Amino acid sequence: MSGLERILGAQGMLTGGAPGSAADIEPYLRDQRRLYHGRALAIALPRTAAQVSELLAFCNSHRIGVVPQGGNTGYCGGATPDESGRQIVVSLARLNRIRRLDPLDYSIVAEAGCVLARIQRAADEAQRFFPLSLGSEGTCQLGGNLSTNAGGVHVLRYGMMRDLVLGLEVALADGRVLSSLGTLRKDNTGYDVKSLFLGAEGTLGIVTAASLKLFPKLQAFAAAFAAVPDPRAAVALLAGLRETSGDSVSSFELIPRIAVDLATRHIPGVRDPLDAPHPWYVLCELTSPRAADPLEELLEHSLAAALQEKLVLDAAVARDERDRAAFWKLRETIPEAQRRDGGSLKHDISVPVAAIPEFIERGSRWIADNVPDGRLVAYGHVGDGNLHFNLNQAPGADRAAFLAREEPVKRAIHDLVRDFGGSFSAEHGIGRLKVGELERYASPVELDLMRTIKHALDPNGILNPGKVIA
Ligand code: FAD
Ligand code: 2HG
Ligand code: ZN
Repeated sequence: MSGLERILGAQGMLTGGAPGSAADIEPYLRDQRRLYHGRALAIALPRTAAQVSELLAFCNSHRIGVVPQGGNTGYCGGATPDESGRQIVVSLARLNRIRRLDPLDYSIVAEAGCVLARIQRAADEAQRFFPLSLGSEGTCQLGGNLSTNAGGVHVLRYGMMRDLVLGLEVALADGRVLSSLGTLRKDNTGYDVKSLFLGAEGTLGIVTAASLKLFPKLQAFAAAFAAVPDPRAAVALLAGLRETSGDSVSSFELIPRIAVDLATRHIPGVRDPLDAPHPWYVLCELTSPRAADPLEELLEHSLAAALQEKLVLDAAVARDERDRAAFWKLRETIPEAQRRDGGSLKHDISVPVAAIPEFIERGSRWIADNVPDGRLVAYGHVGDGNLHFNLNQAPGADRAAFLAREEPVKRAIHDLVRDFGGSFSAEHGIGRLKVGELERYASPVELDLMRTIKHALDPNGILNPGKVIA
């Protein structure tokens, strides 16, 4: 440990050893869903990329496992140490400078520990827009976003985190640094090695900084909370809206009635925007960098036409920023409402967008027939074909008995996903939770390539052991 202290300084690590200090390290030892609770030799809090690189060289030569941690908002336990007490958690929280922002180049270079909302704000202040947006944006960090290849509510228009990256700085297992923070839009010089680290969940290196794409600041917005008869109508509405709006749809989220009930019941200040209940809803938003774009008019016309066609049953269009924020609050607090309601089983799945209705039909039928103590709460980024196909325990059900159904329910849903050519983890990654699922559903060739890459970059297996690939 004295070697670590030499690298990080006495203030640069926590061990929980001093009287009264155990509570300081506790938040680093568990994941936000409370699925795992580990132990650690120490929590390292580096301030510079050089310290991260030295730390890795040290841990590599002493064969000490290292668990990178950002905002610790991940869904799969990837940032939590195991129970051995022999791993070091590396929190990137103090490595949090914005190194450069160039409005002319439409780019920003930021360190891994920058909280996502701060990057969004910095872009906004420079009349630019950084599109990654998630419910956890006030806490999650750039390094975590890169390492999970985060999705969120703007993927439909701007892509996943991977699509927003121009360059990376990464400390490798042996302490060498891949420094590729350029902002080139075109660079076809050999393998795109930086892309290996995107979505690698800390198993191939520790990301210390990234250069990112910016976009023109959005100036016009129109949001609607629209009731639709079923998911088929939602998908048809999206297809039409993309045409009639000149492809200015930037979010399109599907919400079932049960999620509105949960959010209005459990989250103070959340209200149903419509007068009467309906089976399904979409929250859709058009945006444009041109202030004069008549988006509200466009949205109203499109919704009126959709009402005629019975694709829409009723709709509320946001009249001001408060309405818009209220629609988004309803959507973004569904996970928290689910949590407050009781036990839930979560499945972060994707299928082709056009297959969403049939997937929901078949999946709900299976749940109705096989999980009498569960209720389907299927919501999410339908514009990306990504649903949070979650179940909550039914009112009055026994929590433990319901949660004990995890394995068979997961198997049925993930097998169905496979039948649709979909993914069992659309945006939340693998972490520790889904290592077995990856082994089951990835092809032998994919697994072999993943293991080859892991071994080449981390021959001693010190980087986030037990995560992603067994
Ligand atoms: P952490 O949880 O700290 O870490 C995640 C993984 O990345 C771990 O494996 C960790 O070891 C690794 N890691 C972290 N930093 C580094 C680094 N610098 N170098 C290498 N590896 C690193 N996710 C979505 O995709 N879309 C959503 O819409 C979404 N909504 C959410 C809403 C809520 C309310 C919550 C709580 C979570 C949501 N998430 C969502 C999940 C989560 O916020 C994202 O996965 C996010 O990208 C994780 O960032 P983090 O900084 O918290 O990472
Ligand atoms: C969201 O889209 C998040 O709100 C969380 O990805 C989903 O809790 C979940 O299942
Ligand atoms: Zn999501």
